[in-house]
Amino acid sequence: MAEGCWRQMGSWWQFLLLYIPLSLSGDLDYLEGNGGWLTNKYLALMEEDHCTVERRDASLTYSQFIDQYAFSRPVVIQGITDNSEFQALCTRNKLLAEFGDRLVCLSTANTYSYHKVDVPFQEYVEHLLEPQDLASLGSETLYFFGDNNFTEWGSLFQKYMPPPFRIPGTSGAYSFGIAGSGSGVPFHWHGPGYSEVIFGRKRWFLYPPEKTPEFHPNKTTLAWLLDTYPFLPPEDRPVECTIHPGEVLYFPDRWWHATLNLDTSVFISTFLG
Ligand SMILES: O=C(O)CCC(=O)C(=O)O
Repeated sequence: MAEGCWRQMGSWWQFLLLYIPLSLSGDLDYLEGNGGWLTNKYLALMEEDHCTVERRDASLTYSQFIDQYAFSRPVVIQGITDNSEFQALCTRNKLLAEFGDRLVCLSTANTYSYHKVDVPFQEYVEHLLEPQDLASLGSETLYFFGDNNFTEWGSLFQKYMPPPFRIPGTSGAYSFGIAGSGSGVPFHWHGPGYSEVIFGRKRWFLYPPEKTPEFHPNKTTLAWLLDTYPFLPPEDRPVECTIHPGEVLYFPDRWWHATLNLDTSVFISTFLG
């Protein structure tokens, strides 16, 4: 069979997987333990078979971080900070009660984000925060991440404990977001930083600076996962890992990366610039 047919069959198979619910017992099953945010509904939103980013625990020292990772490769660090207090403020009910009337800035989820729109946080949570629509392009999908108003949301951010390891000569800037299952940001790169999920799980795909991934800048990460990822030869596979609450992922300078929220996720990045 020609490769094109396999590609088509693959797409259909993946498409079916996407729309098979994980359980037939209704949405309420998905709420428990995720701060009131919906968790994963579809079978295709899975963690990788094997995380290929090194995982280290809180015994990692600053000099090990600098020598082994800061300038060369990503790492997931477990338990380096305790953000349970911040997490308690990020439940759906708490955030709606405290910030429902504040504005959030949504950006299109394509590689070169162009379009931005401000909406009240309550409207975003109640009407726009949905699982990713497979048929939508990234350029048609609105994503809440960054462009935060640090005056209005300052009381929340001051409770966040960022990862303690800094790269000499840089300081940290936060980007906070909340997004539905299946959403994410397609491949792009910039300076180094950390990503942490407060609720939900986020699957990361990374390539070193010298290896430009195969992707379309206006397609969603979900479309890439279904249409491109399964057909990558082993040597072209990304480095990948899914992070959970209590873990932070560090990405070095200029590493390509794309993200996929497996559940509705509350997350924060600390950019080192
Ligand atoms: O958390 C996300 O979904 C996007 C993160 C990202 O792309 C970044 O931190 O640069």
